[in-house]
Amino acid sequence: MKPIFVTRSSMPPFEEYIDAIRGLWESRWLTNAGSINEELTINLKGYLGAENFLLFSNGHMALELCIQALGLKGEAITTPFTFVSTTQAIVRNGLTPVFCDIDSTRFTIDPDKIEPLITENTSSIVAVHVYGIPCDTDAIEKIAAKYGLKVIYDAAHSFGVSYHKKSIAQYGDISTFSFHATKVFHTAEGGGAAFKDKHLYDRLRHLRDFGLCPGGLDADEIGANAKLSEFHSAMGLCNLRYISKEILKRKVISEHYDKRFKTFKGLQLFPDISGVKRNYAYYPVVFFDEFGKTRDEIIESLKKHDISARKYFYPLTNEFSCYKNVFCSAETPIARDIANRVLCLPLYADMTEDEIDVVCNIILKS
Ligand code: T4K
Repeated sequence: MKPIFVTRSSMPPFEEYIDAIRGLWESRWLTNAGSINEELTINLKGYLGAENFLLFSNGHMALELCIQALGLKGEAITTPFTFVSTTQAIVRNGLTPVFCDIDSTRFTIDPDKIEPLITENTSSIVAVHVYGIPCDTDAIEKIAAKYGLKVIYDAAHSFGVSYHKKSIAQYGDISTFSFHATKVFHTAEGGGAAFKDKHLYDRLRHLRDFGLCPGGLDADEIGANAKLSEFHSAMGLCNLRYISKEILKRKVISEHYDKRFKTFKGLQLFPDISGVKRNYAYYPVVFFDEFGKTRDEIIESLKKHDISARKYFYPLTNEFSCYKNVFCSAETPIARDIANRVLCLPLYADMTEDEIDVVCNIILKS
């Protein structure tokens, strides 16, 4: 049996990609907002129903530069149950992350716990639609309006998700996406930001290009290099043509897993939240004591068969050693408990039924 990885990048037909990049040998315009980049920007803006949209070199830089563009200061209320990028983007902007516990069903920031964390220094809420599960956007945005806070959603996992018939990209002030190779839609490396305020457009383009002024002789902002190349953009153009098929294939696999697991006690599967159109980005399972085996025992059994499931997201970001003695995960006990129990099972578009059954059999019988 071949190794089974937690995910596997989907690829467009080879010839289609070659066709998309062929013109680059003539134009020699390989990056710095070239024509393929512009075309992908328009296509993604349409697909996501975004008022404004820009591409970035990766999801992390999209988030980091969006926080910078909003000029946020002070404290950002956020979740520790996420990939380290979310917290790093906050801290690298000089903001203090204030960790809020998560809801035990959605695994996203618990709105009931936000208000007690608000101080006169709070400027924003940086929430994550983890695994593509929408946050309780109504509740979050009500609180934000009451206190005049900006809302940024790290929507890295949420490409193609809609909530209450509205694209996930239309919530909050800004939503940022990852187009990394491991994502439902990818550009190999890449990211994007959807945002409501059109004034951010020029500012983000500027920050994405070193903060350089026209002519390149001055920089009036401390920017970064976060542009997406034409090769990456071409991968996106091709992959976007297949996004519905990609999501459908993942749905079939997820439903096969559901069928195998749903009668077993002690397993918490993907939440059934009304109004959510899913993208099937991840297949997280939470293993409770009643199941009889711990998450870590299951990882070991899978490993023996060359299957790599991943502990997304353990440890919590407030436990990372770069924040040693700064934050305390005891303040977010639900997040800590879920992080100790959750496992993301292999999921990718061309996963076979046999492969799913091998994974399930090991988990259920080991
Ligand atoms: N916010 C959140 C909430 C995020 O989850 C992320 C990224 C970000 C922000 C930042 O977005 P980016 O700056 O990354 O665009 C992966 C990804 O690198 C990362 O994008 C992702 N989240 C995170 C959750 O997972 P690893 O370290 O687990 O990936 P890796 O290299 O171990 O790959 C996992 C499996 O995927 C491999 O075993 C095989 C498969 N794979 C991997 C690569 C790199 C492929 O099939 N093709 C590939 O090219 O981090």
